[in-house]
Amino acid sequence: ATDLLVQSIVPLEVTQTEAFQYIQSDALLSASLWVNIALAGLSILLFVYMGRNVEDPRAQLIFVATLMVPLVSISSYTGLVSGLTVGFLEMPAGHALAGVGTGPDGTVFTPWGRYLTWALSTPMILIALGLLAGSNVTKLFTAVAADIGMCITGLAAALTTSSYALRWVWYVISCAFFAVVLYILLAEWAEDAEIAGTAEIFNTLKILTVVLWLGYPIVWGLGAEGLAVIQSPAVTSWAYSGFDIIAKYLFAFLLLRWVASNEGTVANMASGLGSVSRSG
Ligand code: RET
Repeated sequence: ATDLLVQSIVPLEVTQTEAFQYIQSDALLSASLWVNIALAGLSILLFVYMGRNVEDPRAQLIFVATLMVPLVSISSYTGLVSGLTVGFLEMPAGHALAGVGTGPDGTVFTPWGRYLTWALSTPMILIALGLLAGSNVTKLFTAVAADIGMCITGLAAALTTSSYALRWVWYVISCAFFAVVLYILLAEWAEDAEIAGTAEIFNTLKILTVVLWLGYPIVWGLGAEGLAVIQSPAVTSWAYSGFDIIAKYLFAFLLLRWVASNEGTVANMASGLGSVSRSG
């Protein structure tokens, strides 16, 4: 009887070791994380090598911002794979997996570290894109602030367990922030890039970014934490990991390859930020 009482009043606690074992026992899930650790590591080495001769300060700034993307990523995935930044949440009534998730006691596997670290990696992507487009400070600030808002409210959506409706309220708020980011990318920076003379590469990266980033809210909505059309944590995780491979490493590679071979254009472009001064 005491056991039953304790079970009903003490929230479910899953230890880090249990979380680690849950991930390791699902080969598909664990592969979706390890693949990104390996690719992020290789990307870091490659990008440092590619940037070894870059001297213009603005080109260097684009390199540093872009290099942060795989650095944040390797940290993020290490947190996930170790069980440090994942949880098992009891879904509220109304959720398709309430009480019947694949985690202990019917909970749903929640890799919250993913959403948290997006708040660090995605601003780096936007800073690199904004610099490439010749953005002014106002647009850069707006894009980055809205982007952080999107990630943190997305985290709130994933972590809300009191009400099914409120999970979706957070989701809608996150989408509103996302709309601001999309507007700046598609309208403001696209126009700035024309003036800066970087429109060609900017447009390629803009399309890649917009198409892939749209995939994240779709996967969230359909995945185990949303409508649960996709119930498997491993399949959901692979969807994000696959998007990450293109949106981070391929994106960064295309951007840095262009910057390294067009340093003169970057050095002399018309930028709303003015010149990034050279000293010493
Ligand atoms: C969430 C759910 C709530 C609604 C929206 C989302 C958007 C997420 C995006 C993530 C992009 C992540 C990237 C990571 C690479 O490091 C939080 C899924 C709009 C756009 C590019």
